[in-house]
Amino acid sequence: MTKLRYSPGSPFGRKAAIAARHLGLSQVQFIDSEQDSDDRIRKLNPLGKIPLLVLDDDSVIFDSPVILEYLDALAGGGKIIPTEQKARFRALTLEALADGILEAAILIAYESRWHAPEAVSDKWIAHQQAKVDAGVAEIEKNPPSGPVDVGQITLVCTLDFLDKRNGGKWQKTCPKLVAWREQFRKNTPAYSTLPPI
Ligand SMILES: N[C@@H](CCC(=O)N[C@@H](CS)C(=O)NCC(=O)O)C(=O)O
Repeated sequence: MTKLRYSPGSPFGRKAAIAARHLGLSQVQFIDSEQDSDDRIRKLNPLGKIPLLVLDDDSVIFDSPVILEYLDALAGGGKIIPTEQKARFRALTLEALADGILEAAILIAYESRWHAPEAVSDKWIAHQQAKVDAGVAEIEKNPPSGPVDVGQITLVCTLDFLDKRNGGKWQKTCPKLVAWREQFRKNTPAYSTLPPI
């Protein structure tokens, strides 16, 4: 059985979980790897990051964009990664942008988690926050539409993380994205039935 090592509290992990659920891949077993006393994650991925996918032959696939591509192929292809060229690269580029926003927001969160208060760099935080703000502002101009794809799945996980760990101020400046997420929630049971991050 294919195993998804993830954590429900990890935005990147949620990406993979939503994709597997949306694609109806019952052969994917979800394993919460938050508490990993054996440090198996680092043995499976030298970067020590989740999510990762462990295949039947014990080979390992990461990171989340690669996992989503694998899951799409497992489901027959062309399901969450469109085959039509323009739609495909629109979805993949949105995924890259939403991933980038998320990475920046995580760096901000890690800044105070990993540094003593006097070592926290406000300049670094402002640098990363500018990426978050510019990223969501760009997506707000033209929110995604059409069938669920990797870009939309990544975007919803990013917005949820911004609510949880970045003060959620995007909601004040991005009314179209607020409406988009609500619509996505209504239309996507694989997301709406998942526990909140
Ligand atoms: N680019 C990776 C990022 C994964 C990532 O940063 N995962 C976080 C949890 S949300 C993690 O495992 N962090 C542990 C660490 O950085 O040591 C992906 O898309 O999968």
